[in-house]
Amino acid sequence: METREPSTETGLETPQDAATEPMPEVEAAFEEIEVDAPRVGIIMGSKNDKPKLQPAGEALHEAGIHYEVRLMSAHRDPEKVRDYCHAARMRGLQVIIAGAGMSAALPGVAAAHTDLPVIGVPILGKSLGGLDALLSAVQMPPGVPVACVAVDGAKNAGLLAIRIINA
Ligand code: RP5
Repeated sequence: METREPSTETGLETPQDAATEPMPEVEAAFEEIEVDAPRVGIIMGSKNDKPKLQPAGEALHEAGIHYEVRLMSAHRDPEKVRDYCHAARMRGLQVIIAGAGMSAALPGVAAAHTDLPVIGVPILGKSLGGLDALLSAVQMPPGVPVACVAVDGAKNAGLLAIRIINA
């Protein structure tokens, strides 16, 4: 029968003791991960959308809320959008801000793949005054909700995300 020597490092006699031993360094490391983990994901359909989404990031930064920015298009990278949104809650995200121009559908597609709140930012394109993007976000059919801010209204998307997180 196997006998277990007390560990010279910890002085513990059994694995059970080791499991309940306080590990302040490990706990501190986990707290750090928790604090630094992004709570908002800002996604956009094109790199050309980035300047339009910038005010959302600025609002979050001012509120001290960590966020990440990812480029993914509902029609060019549908699998990437699906995988990102499926993993979002597990990764600690609490809100997704999705910006897209034309009728690119990124906010609605994101909302279809997560139960986190999704805030759509319709981006002004070259035609229709942004109405195409506005309708693709705001006119989502019942069952898959997308909150929608004004055309090019990324600042309010950031502020709304803060309110959702603090609710
Ligand atoms: C959408 O199509 C993007 O969100 C962008 O606003 C629009 C046009 O895309 P680009 O031609 O600028 O890449 O997917």
